[in-house]
Amino acid sequence: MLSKLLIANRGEIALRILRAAKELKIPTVAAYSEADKDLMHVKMADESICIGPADSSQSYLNIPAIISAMELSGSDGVHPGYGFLSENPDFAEKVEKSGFDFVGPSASVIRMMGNKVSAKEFALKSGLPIVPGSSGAVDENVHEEAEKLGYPVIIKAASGGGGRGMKIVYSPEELDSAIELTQQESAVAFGDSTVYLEKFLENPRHIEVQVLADRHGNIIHLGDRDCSLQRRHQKVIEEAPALGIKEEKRQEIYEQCIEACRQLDYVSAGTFEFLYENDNFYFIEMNTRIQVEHPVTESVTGIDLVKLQLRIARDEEIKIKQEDIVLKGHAIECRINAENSETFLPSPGKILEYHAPGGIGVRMDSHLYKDYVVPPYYDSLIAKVICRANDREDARARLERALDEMYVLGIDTNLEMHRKLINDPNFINGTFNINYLENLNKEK
Ligand code: MV4
Repeated sequence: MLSKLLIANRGEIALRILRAAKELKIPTVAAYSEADKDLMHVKMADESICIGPADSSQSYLNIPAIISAMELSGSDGVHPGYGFLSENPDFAEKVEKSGFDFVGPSASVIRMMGNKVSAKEFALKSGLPIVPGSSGAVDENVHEEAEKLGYPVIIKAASGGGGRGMKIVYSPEELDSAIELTQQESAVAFGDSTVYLEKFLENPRHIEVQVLADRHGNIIHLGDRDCSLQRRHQKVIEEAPALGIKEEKRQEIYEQCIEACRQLDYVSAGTFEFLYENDNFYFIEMNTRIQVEHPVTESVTGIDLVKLQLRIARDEEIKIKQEDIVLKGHAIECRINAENSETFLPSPGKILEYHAPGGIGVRMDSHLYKDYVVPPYYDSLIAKVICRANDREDARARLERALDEMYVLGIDTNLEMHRKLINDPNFINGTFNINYLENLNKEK
C-alpha cells in the first residue's frame, strides 16, 4: 500500500505531491513526457520514467503507458493530481483492476460525478439543493419545463463540465435549436449527446465546499472557497472563506455535503461546487480530485490536504475531528500564468531571472527555477502565490506586497494583471460574481 508512489502529472502539482510523499517517507516515481525531463520534481523524485512524447494524449493521458510505468517501476499507487487523468473513471478502474491504489475515490463515484445528470440526480436524492431544472435528460416536455422555470434557461451537456457544452436560451423560439446544437456538439466532443435543462442564474458567485473522507467512515469538511473570479472558465483568484455568507447557511450546506459523502461512501478529497445567488446555494457539480486552489483551504485550516489524501489511500484514519477545525483568518491565491497580458495567449520560453516572494504568511507553489524552459504543450500555470493573514484586508495587503517582490524575466506573465486586480475597488469590497472579470475585460 503506497510503498512507492507514481506521480502521473507535471508542473507545480507534481511537485506539491512529491513534497507530501517525502514528508510521509513514501518513495516517489516521476512519470514525465519527453518535453518534461527538466521539471523540478523529476530531478527531485527517487526515480523517474518517461511515459511518451510531449503531446499529452501520448503521455499524461496515455493510460497503458502509465500503467506500464507503474509496473516497470514497481509502484503500487498513483496520484493523478488535477486535470489529465484525475477524473477519468476508466483510468481509476484500470488502476484498481491492476491491484494498485488510485489516490482518489472509487472509479464508480468518479463515473457518476462525471455525468452531470447522474451527479444532479444523486445530489437531489441526498438532500443537496440543486439548480431547478429538468429531472434528468430533456424529453418531450422540455418546452413546458422551460416555461415553468422561466427564461433564461441553460442547456448543458451531461458529459460536459468546466464550461464546455452549454448554451443559454433567452426565449422559447430559440429552445429547440439550442438543444439540437448542444446535442450535436456534445456528441462530437464527448461521444454522448445527452443534454439537460436548468434555470439560468444570471449573476451568481461560484462557491465550493472542500470535503475529506476516509475508508473508516470519518468525513470532515474544510469550509468553503469563493472562486468567482475567472476568465473563460479558468479561475484567476480564489479565496477562503467566501465573503458574506450567514453562519447558519454555511453550517447547513456543510452538513448537506457531509451527508452526501456518507451516502456516496466517498473516499479521499472532494469538492462540491455551487452557484450562490440571493443567499441560496445551488449544487452544479462535484470534483473528485485535489484542486488547483486547495492551498487557500490549507492556509486557513492548517491541514495538509495532499498528505491526508495519501494517508487515506493507505487506509489510515483521518484523526482530525470536525470540532478541531477552526478557520484561522483569510487566504487569497493568485494563479500566475505564462501568458501574454493583452492576448492571453500562452508565453512559453526560458526563465532568465526569477525571484519568489517570501516572508510571513506567504506561500508560493511553483516548479519554476532560473533557466527552466516553460514548454508550449501544456497549461500555462507557472506559480500560485497564496497569502494568509488574520483578516481579508491584511491578506490582500500581504498579497500586494508579495506580488511586488516577485519577478519572472524571459517570458510574459499575468503578474501585472494580478497587481491591478487585487487593487480593484470591487475586489477590495468583495462585490463581484462569476461575470465580473469578463465584463471588466470587455470594458477595456
Ligand atoms: C450555470 C451558470 C448559470 N446558471 N448554470 C460554467 C461551468 C460549469 N461548471 C457550470 N457553469 C455555469 N453553470 C446555471 N444554471 C453559469 C455557469 C458559469 C460559471 C460557473 C461557475 C464559474 C464560472 C462560470 C462562468 C460562466 C458560466
